Amino acid sequence: MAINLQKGQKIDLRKSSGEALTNFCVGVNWGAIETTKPGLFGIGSKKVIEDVDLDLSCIMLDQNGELVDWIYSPEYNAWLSQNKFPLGKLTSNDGGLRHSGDDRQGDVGGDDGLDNEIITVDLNRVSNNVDKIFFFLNIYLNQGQNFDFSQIPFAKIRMYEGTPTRVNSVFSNYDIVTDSSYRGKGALILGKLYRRNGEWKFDAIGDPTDDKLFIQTIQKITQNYK
Ligand SMILES: [Ca+2]
Ligand SMILES: [Ca+2]
Repeated sequence: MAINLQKGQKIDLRKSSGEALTNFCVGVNWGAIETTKPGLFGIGSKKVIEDVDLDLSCIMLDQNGELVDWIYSPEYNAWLSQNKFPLGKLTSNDGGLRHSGDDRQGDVGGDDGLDNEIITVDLNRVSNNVDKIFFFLNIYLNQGQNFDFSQIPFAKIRMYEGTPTRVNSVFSNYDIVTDSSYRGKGALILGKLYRRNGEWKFDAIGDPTDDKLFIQTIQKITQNYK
C-alpha cells in the first residue's frame, strides 16, 4: 500500500517487506491548463491549451550544509553563465541521480498516468559526502503567462519503483494542488532525503515559496534548511 504523505511527514525508506528502498523514481505529474472559449460571433466553442512548464530539480548538501552537487535544467545555461551561476545538468556527479529531461507542457487531455519529470535515484551510488538531497519544484512562466499551483488541473509527486516510462510499485504519493497554502505561490520545496544512523529517510517538507527563479529556491534551501 502506498503511503499518502502529509506536509511535514517523515518516513523510513522501507518497503512493506522490510527491505530498504534504495532504487526508486521521484516523479511529478501535472496537466496543462485547458479551457473552452466561445468561438467567433459566439458560434460554437474552441479549446484553448495553456502550456504549464514545471521544473523538478534537486540539490545535494554535505553534513555542514554546503552545496556539493545539483540537478537542474541545462535549458537555462545561457542565462546561468551570464549571471555566473553553476550550469545546469541532468545527472549527479556520482551518477546516483538522473533527471528524465524538461517537460514544458504538462498532460493534454487529462492525466496520462505517467510522471512528466522524473529523477531516478540509486542511493547505493550516492557519494559518501552527500548527507541531504532536497527536491524542489518551480513554475516557469512563459511570456504573458500568470498562474500558480492552484490553477494547474493536477500536480502530484510520488516515489515509486520502476522507470520513467513504467510504474511497478508506488511507495508514496503527495498531492500538491489540493493544498490551499499553495495558492499564489510559484515554487515548492518538496522534501528531502537524508541520512540518519546509516539509513536514508524522507521528510515531506512541502513548503511553498514566492520564488520566481529556481536559483532563489536554492538560496533559500541552503540558507534556511540546513
Ligand atoms: Ca519543465
Ligand atoms: Ca503525466
